[in-house]
Amino acid sequence: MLNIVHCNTKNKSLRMRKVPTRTSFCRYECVATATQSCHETLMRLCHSAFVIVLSLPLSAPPAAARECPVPEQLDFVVDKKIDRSERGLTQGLEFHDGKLYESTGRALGDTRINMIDLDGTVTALANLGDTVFGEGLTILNGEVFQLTWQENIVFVYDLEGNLLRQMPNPYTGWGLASDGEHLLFTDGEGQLRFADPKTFEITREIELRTAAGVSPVWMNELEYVDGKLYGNIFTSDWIIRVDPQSGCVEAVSDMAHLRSQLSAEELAQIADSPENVLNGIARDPQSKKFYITGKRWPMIFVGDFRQQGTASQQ
Ligand SMILES: [Ca+2]
Repeated sequence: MLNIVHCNTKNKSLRMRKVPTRTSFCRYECVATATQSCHETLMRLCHSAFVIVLSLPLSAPPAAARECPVPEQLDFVVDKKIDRSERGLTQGLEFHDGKLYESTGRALGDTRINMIDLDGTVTALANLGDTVFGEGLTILNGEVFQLTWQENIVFVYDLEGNLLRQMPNPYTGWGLASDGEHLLFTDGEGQLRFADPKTFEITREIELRTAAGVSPVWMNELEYVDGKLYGNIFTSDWIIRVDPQSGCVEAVSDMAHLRSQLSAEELAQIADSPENVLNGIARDPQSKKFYITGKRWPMIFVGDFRQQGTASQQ
């Protein structure tokens, strides 16, 4: 049986504790305060365990998981990178009408709605300061939706950042996306939920799962593209692609290579806090380019996902 660490770094909970759990594959959680070395240990365990999950032999998967395919391996090919005029703790990222919209969390900054021009200029459209912890963001029908982490509030803005209304969310807020009709969101556990954009009433819930028969947890910033859902796995360098109808993980991409394309100065900026993990996926529906970043990363990468081994043929 797999043992995977549940490491909640958002509230700096770093001491491991065994947790009996059936639906997630985490056997520990981090509680209270502890040391940096503990945090780093958990990060390594989380990452290595996730890799193990994705590469498990499939000779005898649980019956309930037989429908899921072996995940396809994707490469991310970088075209260019955009240097930001100001960093932000990216919790949500979406492309709309030639610009990026970003939700930021209050750790090491404010909870904001930022607009980012493609030359990297960051403009704050709304700033809630430290009153709440901003999380996932998506745009639907001309409205900007922003989750909060533990405050159980969904803020709804117009495209200029004016607050229009609020909705209650009974769950912890992590990633948020839209399929053009519903809001899709995660809470860090192994479920994907669909909500009504007018009321946030939960209309559907599906268990995420892999070919190995486990539920991937910590699916964080999300992006809905052509009927599929991309998501960062929190604290790792992995992005996964899920079929939101079946819940199956269909593809994975190791984004660790992005760090090799950074200058020493950029790496130093990312390394100044363990919070600065990969987190941010947006896609321009016109150019079909993806925009990838992380928390307080000074840049946004622009490029494409391609089936592994085919990049040089494109
Ligand atoms: Ca997104």
